[in-house]
Amino acid sequence: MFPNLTNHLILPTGGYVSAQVTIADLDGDGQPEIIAGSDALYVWRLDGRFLSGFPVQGRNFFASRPAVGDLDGDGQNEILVGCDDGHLYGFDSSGGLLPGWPIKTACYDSKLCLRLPTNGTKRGKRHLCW
Ligand SMILES: [Ca+2]
Ligand SMILES: [Ca+2]
Repeated sequence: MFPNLTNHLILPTGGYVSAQVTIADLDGDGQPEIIAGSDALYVWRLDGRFLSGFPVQGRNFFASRPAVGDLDGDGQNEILVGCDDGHLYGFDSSGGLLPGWPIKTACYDSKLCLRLPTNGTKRGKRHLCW
């Protein structure tokens, strides 16, 4: 899975990484990327280069484990990641901020449900709860 890795991996960021990283195929090319929140949201290819469009900035440190999934059903993955500015950010696989994001979350451990945008292609309403 990681042909260029030997016995260790060091990928620099501009600050601390306080949450687990996520490994997922963000751009749909069949190869996983490494996704980490820090002073920015970093996405590396397995060869250590950044995925095009990354890193991206929030208004503070990204402090949660990035979640990856196809939120709007268009076949392309998106990333959701919490930020120390009290917002949940949503990015597309090119590092673009999703329309309507970030969404204010108020505090770290609150029970929260969000109605996700449907882009007009899905039936009904989609919710994200944690
Ligand atoms: Ca990929
Ligand atoms: Ca999508």
